[in-house]
Amino acid sequence: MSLALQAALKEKTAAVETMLARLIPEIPEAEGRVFEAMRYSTLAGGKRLRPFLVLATADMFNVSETAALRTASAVEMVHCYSLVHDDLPAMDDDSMRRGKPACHRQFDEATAILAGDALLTRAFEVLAAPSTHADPAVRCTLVSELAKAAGPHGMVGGQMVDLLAERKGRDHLGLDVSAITRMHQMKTGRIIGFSCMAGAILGKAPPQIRHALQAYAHDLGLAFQIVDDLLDVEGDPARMGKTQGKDAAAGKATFVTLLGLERAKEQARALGEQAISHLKVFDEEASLLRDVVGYVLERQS
Ligand code: GRG
Repeated sequence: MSLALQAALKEKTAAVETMLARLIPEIPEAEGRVFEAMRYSTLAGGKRLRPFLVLATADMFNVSETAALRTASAVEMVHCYSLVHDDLPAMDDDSMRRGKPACHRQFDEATAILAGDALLTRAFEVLAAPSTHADPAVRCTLVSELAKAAGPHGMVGGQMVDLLAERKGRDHLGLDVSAITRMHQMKTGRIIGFSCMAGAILGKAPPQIRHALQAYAHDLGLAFQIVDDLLDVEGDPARMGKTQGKDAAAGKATFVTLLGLERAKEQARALGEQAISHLKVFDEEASLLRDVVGYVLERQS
């Protein structure tokens, strides 16, 4: 990882964690337990890739620090909600997340469901507040784009396809490469896409700039997912902080089962190069985004 990226990741992660802690306070009232579970699931650990992408692109368009941090926190809240719900027994049934007991293990299932619901709704409350941006049209675009990325055409839809594929996988009727690409584009790609676009929305960047970022995010998101599948097979369990080998055990089709290890690695590298090529409309201001590609390809967790 480049030194510039290392320093920026450290600084931006700390800033977003401070903002998240402010946006999700500890409260003494009876409902304080749901705030506690929200804080538990958002404040410790995680690579903070999505908020980093929001902050790095916001820097390219001279967006105010408060606007960028609030938007980055909203995206991380949606991401953390998805992890909390994904770990539930009715979904992926995982007991560990980010090296700690999953939310429903630390608290209980009902609290984890509520904490996920509350993270999702709080994210939109944060985006809709005037302190996120003075222009209501910008706030409305943020809300609408994040809703589309997280909802049934995006992450939730992708999760549905994934769950159905898992059932079919048991009967050896899993997805092929194009269906799995579409599923991941919905399940993880759309939120990564929003993260790369949010800074441009906040900074009112012109459409061709947004398109370049969208194309970059598309390839980055897919490379991220292929690496995720590779880590599920080859990763170091001590560094992963979650259960490994579940996809294989469930008989699920992954990029690795469909392409094999070597072709999956090649594909991730090619997507990384393609992602960088979409940034040619930018100069130095996109250097962190270029560095992120290497980080995503080389990540160990
Ligand atoms: C429950 C609606 C709903 C959706 C769940 C995103 C998701 C959909 C499930 C997560 C399960 C999973 C392992 C997906 C594969 C890629 C992915 C999103 C990994 C987790 O993201 P990272 O690696 O996690 O960025 P950290 O902890 O670093 O933030």
